[in-house]
Amino acid sequence: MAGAADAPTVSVVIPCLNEEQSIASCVRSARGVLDDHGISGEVVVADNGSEDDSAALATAAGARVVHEARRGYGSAYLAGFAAASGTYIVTADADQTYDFNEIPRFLATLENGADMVIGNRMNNIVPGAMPWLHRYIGNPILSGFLNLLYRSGVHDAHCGMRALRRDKLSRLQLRSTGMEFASEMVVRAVKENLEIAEFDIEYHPREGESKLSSFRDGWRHLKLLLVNSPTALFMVPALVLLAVGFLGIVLSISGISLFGREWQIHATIAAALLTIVGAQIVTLALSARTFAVYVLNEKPDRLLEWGQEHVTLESGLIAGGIVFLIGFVIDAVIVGIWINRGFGELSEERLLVFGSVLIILGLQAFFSSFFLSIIGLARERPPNWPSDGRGG
Ligand SMILES: Nc1nc2c(ncn2[C@@H]2O[C@H](COP(=O)(O)OP(=O)(O)OP(=O)(O)O)[C@@H](O)[C@H]2O)c(=O)[nH]1
Ligand SMILES: [Mg+2]
Repeated sequence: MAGAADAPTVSVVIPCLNEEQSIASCVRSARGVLDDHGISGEVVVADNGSEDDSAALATAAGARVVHEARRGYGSAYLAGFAAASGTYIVTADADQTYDFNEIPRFLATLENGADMVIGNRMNNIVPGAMPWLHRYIGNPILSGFLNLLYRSGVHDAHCGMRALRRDKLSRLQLRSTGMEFASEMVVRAVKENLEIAEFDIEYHPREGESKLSSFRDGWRHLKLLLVNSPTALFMVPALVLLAVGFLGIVLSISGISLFGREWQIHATIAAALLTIVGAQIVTLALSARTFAVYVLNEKPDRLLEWGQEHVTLESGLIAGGIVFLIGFVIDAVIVGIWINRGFGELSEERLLVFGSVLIILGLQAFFSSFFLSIIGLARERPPNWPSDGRGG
């Protein structure tokens, strides 16, 4: 069992769904490499729904088969990792695309200080092993996007042959059930500042039918990358909207001309819309970051750390209240002018929109401050606090 004195050095974990053509030879070659190099180890096959003889063949070839009720590649890995007892975990597919002779190199890299090692197939793809859609579009774009958002330095973020120190698993907090599990491992490792290494490996044509669905699984990877990065998902579009909206309001209210024309009420309304939506998305970004830190136990980024130290509920309420009041006074003055004119002609549309935008922003800041405080209620208790069994 995990942590026992006779625990093996390495657990080779292989997810398997209907791979009866290749699972036995994969298990045998993993076992053979461990035995040839005198490495104490176990081979764990994670199966969650094979309808063929995969499980029986894996057992006969010397693997320990773990079954998981929930479907999916990620679910299979979660069950396989939970059952693994080695100091190190090495993963690879059950389809003979990876060379198990690489296991010692993965282990040596961990022993030299890496926390996680990921193979890079991109320079050594045997003809026929990877369709061009994955080789030239899917993998480079998704790995590139992952690096743009998370700067992992990993060139092949979907490579199935990897290794990691099992004692780092608790920090990774992996939860994905599908193929996006591969991206989640990298994203979480970056967020936890783990040492990630990579080296080139070969990728061979698979035996049996692929379980990968290019577009459905590609979208699952993309979704995972986005929802783990509130800055990219919310902040970037929000700041663009706010900047354009704010500029539009200033131009149309001040009467300054840009591009050779003055900007009138239509521009004010459009700018108001952009500003309000932008501010709303900023609120979502702050809520998402706060949720990630207080509920999902992620590390706060620098902006949030600064906020934790300098921004209180009270300061949010005061700032929101002041903005609301300014807007309210502007709109009240306009109503006053109207009353003064005996409820007659009035043409203060642009100022009215401006005042109303301030009222909306102020109220939003006021109530969002309360909302952020509510998420903050989830802050951690002492580790020895009695549990009510509900996971809180
Ligand atoms: N247990 C389990 N294993 C799965 C599931 N989906 C895929 N696998 C296994 O996970 C590994 C990766 O799936 P593949 O179909 O090889 O996907 P891929 O490697 O991205 O694509 P190919 O290049 O076509 O091999 C294989 O060993 C599959 O048998 C699943 O839902 N449950
Ligand atoms: Mg495969």
